[in-house]
Amino acid sequence: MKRVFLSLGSNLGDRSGNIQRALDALGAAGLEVRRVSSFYRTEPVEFRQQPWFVNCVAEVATDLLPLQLLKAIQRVERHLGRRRDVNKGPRKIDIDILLYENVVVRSAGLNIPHTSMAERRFVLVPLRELEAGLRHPVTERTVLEMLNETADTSQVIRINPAGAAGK
Ligand code: PH2
Ligand code: MG
Ligand code: MG
Repeated sequence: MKRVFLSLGSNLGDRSGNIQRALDALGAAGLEVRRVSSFYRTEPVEFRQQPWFVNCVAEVATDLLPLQLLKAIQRVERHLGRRRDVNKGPRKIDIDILLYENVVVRSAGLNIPHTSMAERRFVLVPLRELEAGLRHPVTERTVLEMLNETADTSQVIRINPAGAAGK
């Protein structure tokens, strides 16, 4: 089994519920969801004029190859009601592959590691909670180092210390 880290986000409707449903659907699709970070309320980055997100990071185990995994994730996004929407704009659910073992994929349709993970506190803060010492396979920086060095100053606020889904 390969170890994979996914970023999940939602900023439309029942944001925490959408993320929980996505985690359940990933499990039903045959991925083994091993660990999930706290949920965080996060300030939108890049495309700023949109509602705040709920984000988390999940560690999953799978035998799917990167492109097969991408297809499975896209099926889950569609199943959850994701429509083709504004690039980087509001969405019910967004699931991105951050890391897949130490594999590097650079292609038009898929980039692993995720190309902007080091510039996103909404990714790095939940990832630090799961594995602060994890290294980026290209830059070889740890999650903690990326977080300390990122220029991103957007707010990331933990919702659910006890695992209770907040809204
Ligand atoms: N996703 C984006 C763009 N901006 N901002 C936050 N806080 N959380 C996200 O998940 C997010 C974003 C594009 O996918
Ligand atoms: Mg995304
Ligand atoms: Mg995406």
